[in-house]
Amino acid sequence: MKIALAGKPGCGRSTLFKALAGSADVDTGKPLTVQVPDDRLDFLTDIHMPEKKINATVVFYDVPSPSFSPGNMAVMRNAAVIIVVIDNYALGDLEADFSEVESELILSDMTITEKRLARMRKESRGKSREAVLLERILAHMETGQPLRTASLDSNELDLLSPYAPLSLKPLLVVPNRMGEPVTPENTLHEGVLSHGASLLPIDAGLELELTEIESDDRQEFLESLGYSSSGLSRLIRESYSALDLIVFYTIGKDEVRAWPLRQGATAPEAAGSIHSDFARGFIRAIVMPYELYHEFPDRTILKDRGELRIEGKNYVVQDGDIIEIRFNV
Ligand SMILES: Nc1nc2c(ncn2[C@@H]2O[C@H](COP(=O)(O)OP(=O)(O)OP(=O)(O)O)[C@@H](O)[C@H]2O)c(=O)[nH]1
Ligand SMILES: [Mg+2]
Repeated sequence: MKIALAGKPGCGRSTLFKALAGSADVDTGKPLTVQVPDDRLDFLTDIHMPEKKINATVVFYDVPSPSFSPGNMAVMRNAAVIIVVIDNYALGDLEADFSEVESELILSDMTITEKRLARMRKESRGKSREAVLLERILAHMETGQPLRTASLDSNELDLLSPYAPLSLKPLLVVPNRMGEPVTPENTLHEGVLSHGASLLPIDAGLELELTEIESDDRQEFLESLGYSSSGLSRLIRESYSALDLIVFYTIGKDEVRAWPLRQGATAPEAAGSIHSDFARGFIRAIVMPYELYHEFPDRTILKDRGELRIEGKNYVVQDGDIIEIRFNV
């Protein structure tokens, strides 16, 4: 899952990228794989003491300056989520900065939509379902709104997916505080929410410094500054949740693992993400909801209580399900 870090020159993108990497020496030109913090996985690991614990991961890209040049926009088009860092150093006009960034995304989508429409008209396909949709979204974007707020149904989303519209992707706005604890974020907040985006202020410089402190001392240091937790793990969690994925778990002696899965996916699809044979020869899934397992972390007890669920191929996997696959190939 790719996440693009974009923003105006000098906004602190690379500082944030280095903080995510936990090292100031990381090559910001390369993709960075980061583990998604997961309390449920930590609990399962404590119970089972496996040889390996495998978190879900996300991959960050530092989109170089200027982020909004056509070439660099391509990196964003390939990403599932866009994070825009806003330079809050001078406590400047956050709202204006946000609008500027948002306009870049919308304009880029408008250009693509107009080109495509012109072509369809020339080929006398101007009345097709796709053309009608393109006209509708164009009118929406002309009001200055991103496609995030266009309320598109799943058929319409399918029609648009070949274009990978930038203003449709989940957007996380990160004002980089740069050591300024008090910022006028309220006005920004309204603007960001009305555009269907979310807001997460972070102090990139502080986060980078924190990675140099022993993890045992980190919490104390944070509290001495009046913060309750590192913004970095919140940032990773938020970007992951913007992906609209659920997580299911497998547990065993060798490994305890978190598996990302599309919302609404069925048990055989979950099985297939583990191994294609599991999907092909899928017979059934044995399912323990996490909450129940958290209360009674013992398969035998759950079995005796009649709480081991046996699910077939139409079962829609739920977030937190602990799953064993029975298959035959
Ligand atoms: N004190 C402080 N300085 C910061 C912070 N974030 C960034 N800086 C400084 O601001 C400058 C630009 O930061 P970068 O992270 O390189 O910004 P960038 O967005 O990657 O910039 P370009 O890639 O050059 O467009 C650097 O000198 C950083 O040290 C911060 O949170 N606190
Ligand atoms: Mg940079």
